[in-house]
Amino acid sequence: MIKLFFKTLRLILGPFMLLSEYLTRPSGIVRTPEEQQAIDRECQSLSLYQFRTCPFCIKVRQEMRRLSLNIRCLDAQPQGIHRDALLRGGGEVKVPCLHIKEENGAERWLYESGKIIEYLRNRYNKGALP
Ligand SMILES: N[C@@H](CCC(=O)N[C@@H](CS)C(=O)NCC(=O)O)C(=O)O
Repeated sequence: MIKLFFKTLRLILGPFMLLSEYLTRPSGIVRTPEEQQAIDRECQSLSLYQFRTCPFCIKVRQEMRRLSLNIRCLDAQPQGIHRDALLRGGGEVKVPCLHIKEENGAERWLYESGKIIEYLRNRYNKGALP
């Protein structure tokens, strides 16, 4: 029932949500080219499973922009290969989900927009917020 509610909401409000996302894009924090290159390399071990018009995913994408993180976004809509990967790896089809490949090869599937944002801020904010 809740799933259906959000699906309908996404269908009806989708275009407006995307427009609002575009109009309210935060300006990203600025790093030195060297720092940004290092962060870009780190971000290669992260993937965000998402729906384009999911409000929780939009919240995470805006935070990624604010933190200037180039994280790969994978669409987990039905009939997509990424949906299967999310289900197999994370255990449920719920977005957003951040897939984290640790340096030791371990994998984490982090669900919940609030937790994802907290993780990204802890790892990449480096005192940029007051
Ligand atoms: N509390 C979660 C809510 C996430 C959520 O409800 N996501 C919906 C999309 S908006 C979902 O994945 N639904 C599963 C589906 O539609 O198959 C969060 O903040 O991330």
